[in-house]
Amino acid sequence: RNVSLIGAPTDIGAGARGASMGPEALRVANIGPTLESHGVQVVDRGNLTGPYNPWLPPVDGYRHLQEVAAWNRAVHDAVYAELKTGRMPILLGGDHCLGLGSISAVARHCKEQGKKLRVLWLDAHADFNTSELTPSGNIHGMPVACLAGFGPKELIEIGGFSKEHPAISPKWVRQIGIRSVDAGEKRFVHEQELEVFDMRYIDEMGMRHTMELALATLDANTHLHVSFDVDFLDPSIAPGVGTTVPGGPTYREAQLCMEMIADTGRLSSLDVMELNPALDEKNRTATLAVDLIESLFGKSTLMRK
Ligand code: DIR
Ligand code: MN
Ligand code: MN
Ligand code: MN
Repeated sequence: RNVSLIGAPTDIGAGARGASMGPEALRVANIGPTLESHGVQVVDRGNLTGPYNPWLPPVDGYRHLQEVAAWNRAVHDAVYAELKTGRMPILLGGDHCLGLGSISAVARHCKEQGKKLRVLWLDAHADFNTSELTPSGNIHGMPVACLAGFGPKELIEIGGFSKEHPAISPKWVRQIGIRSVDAGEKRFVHEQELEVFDMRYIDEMGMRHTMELALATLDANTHLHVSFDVDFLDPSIAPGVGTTVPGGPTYREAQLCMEMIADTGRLSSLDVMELNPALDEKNRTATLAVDLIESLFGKSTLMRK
């Protein structure tokens, strides 16, 4: 497999500063050589550039909307270019508002290639807010809604989509590990019938059963995109993230989640988001993220058939 690493060093959509240092922390944790040790050909495309973070309050329910749009256009173009040449893009975030640029590129690619798209959203949060519903104005809490067409023109039109013809349908998404959903967002998730495997579901049914359902009905024509917000993980193992929420997956649960994704053989693009080295301890969260990504690319203890 041919992988391209794309750094997007910004915290433009976040509520805490520091995710802008995520790409470099993942490189310091050896993401490139680690993937190569699993037979993956890796090219590091370096970092994208975009507006600096002016750190202003929200306007009409959005913080930094124009800057967020500029960063997402850059991400869209870079991810789309890799898919176009048959390479697998790995986006190194950067905050999760950039999932919009990444997944709009993937959706455009799938549409052009006649492929089905499945998005696995690994996160503590549903990221399904709109400007009316958001308690913070931070756009990293809105990318899933924007991709489904609920958002401002500047964001939903990236990749050539529109309100009437959005990048994705909520039906294509499976969310795993969710444990923090805002009051209005909760109603909207329910209305739009987002398929959410929250922590209660994982507690009751186990990660194995959860992933069997989340990965059901993938076929040879499905492009599987994984959007991995590092706050998915329990803060006791992954403190280096701006919006930790207690009660996340353990190390073993997270490993199983990644291994079951790898087993499908369908992984075609990946985002690694919200890593915040300013809040970390000796880069342990980046190191853990790379360990999990290794499993996503087929690391296993024993030979498997
Ligand atoms: C919260 C926090 N739901 C918000 N969101 C996220 O501000 O919209 N934190 N995505 O990572
Ligand atoms: Mn493809
Ligand atoms: Mn997120
Ligand atoms: Mn999150």
